[in-house]
Amino acid sequence: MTNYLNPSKHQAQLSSQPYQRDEIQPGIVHIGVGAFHRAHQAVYLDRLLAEPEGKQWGLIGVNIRPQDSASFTRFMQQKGEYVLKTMDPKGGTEYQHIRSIMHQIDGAQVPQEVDKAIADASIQIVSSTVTEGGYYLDENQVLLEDHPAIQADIEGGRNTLYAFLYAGLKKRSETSKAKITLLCCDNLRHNGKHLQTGLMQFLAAKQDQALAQWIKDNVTFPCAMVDRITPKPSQIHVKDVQERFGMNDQMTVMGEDFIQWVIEDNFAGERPPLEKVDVQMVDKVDPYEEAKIRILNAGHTCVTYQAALKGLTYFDEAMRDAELKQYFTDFANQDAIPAIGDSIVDLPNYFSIIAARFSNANIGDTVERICTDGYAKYPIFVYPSLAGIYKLNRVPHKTLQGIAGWFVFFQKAAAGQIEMPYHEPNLDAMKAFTNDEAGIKAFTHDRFLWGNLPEDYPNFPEHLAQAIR
Ligand code: CS2
Repeated sequence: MTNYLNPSKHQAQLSSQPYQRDEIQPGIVHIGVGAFHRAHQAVYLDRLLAEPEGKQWGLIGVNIRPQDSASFTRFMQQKGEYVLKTMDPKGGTEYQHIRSIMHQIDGAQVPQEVDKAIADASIQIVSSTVTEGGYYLDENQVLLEDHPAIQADIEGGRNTLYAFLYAGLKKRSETSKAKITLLCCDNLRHNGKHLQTGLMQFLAAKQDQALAQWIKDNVTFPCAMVDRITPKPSQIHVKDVQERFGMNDQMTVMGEDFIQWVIEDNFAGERPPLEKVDVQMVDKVDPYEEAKIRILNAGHTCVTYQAALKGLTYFDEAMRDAELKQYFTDFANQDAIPAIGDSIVDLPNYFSIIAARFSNANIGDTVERICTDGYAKYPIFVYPSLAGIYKLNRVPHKTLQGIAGWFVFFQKAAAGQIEMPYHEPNLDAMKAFTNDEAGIKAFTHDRFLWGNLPEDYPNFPEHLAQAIR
């Protein structure tokens, strides 16, 4: 990709880790090379590859979605290299040339190449970022076997992550037989368990007992917490990189300067010495995961619809709106933090760091991005604070306000009164939530969203209805 028009003028501003690609080997296959992976895990590995003990931890990036083949082809033409631009709240901007995705395979076109890579004994880890929907589990962790993609894969198709893991691990179990770690890097609670549950049900549906047993004996599924706010890639940054460095990079990603990765230290084969590059290796990820999900993600979710109702475009604008800033502080201090209770994470300090990150005006993170997919987010991110405060015999006023904001928002969106598009894959499930008393009742009693809360705390539906009215 190194296509500098005027290197002497610009090169100094573009940093790259001091290693040569011909001195590194691949040790990890990563499935799902989206913007988040490129702005997060690939960056840690890029740093590790520069360490003397890090040379065998290069990445093989794999695409499995036919609809992404065109952009992946472009990525392959760039040999998996790209620029990461990070922007801090004070306006400091850094540009890093990331080269850790040393090989690329378009599994949507050549799936057998992925199998070969996964079977190779020098590969110690298969990691994944395929978004929550990519695991095809319902709220009770049951595999959606009736889903057309899963059905097709049970019959030998190649649509989902499971089909690729199945074929690759089968080959490995029959050839090198080497132990391996499956490392889920999606933003899900207990993400390792999530992947394990889905994969084992997929194997049961395939009726492959032998492989299921091999996996039980030879594969681990550590949980991990991943964090970096990564707005949707934008042509603005592609152009900026092009003009600044004369580089024709179509895969530029941009994120905040903050980055965190906490991994459960439970690896089946060799594990990369990621602690050398500031990854936190821990016995249990739960406290980090809960803090992140309940303060950062739930904070985003509870604030964003209220921000949309105020007509704001960028999330940092919400943090400059006195009411919303106060709201976020109260939500964290009155509901989210007390509901977590004791934690090894310093929660008040963690909250201040998040408040500063949310105020970052330089990344241009949009209210529209954070509003996406509300129906899936509320039960995961927000429900624990709601239930937790009721359990403490208090009324979670701020959480109720954050839920009510969503209800009002989607009514207005449905009535065409909101300019911003609402990306909600679960609109079908929300059909009963009409803008009247019957709709409010359906909403406040929805089992997917609120579980047994309406029965356990009979005042909850009325509290929520009041917050909406
Ligand atoms: C956001 C996340 O959309 C959302 O729900 O809260 O995408 C958030 O930006 C990331 O989890 C940060 O790591």
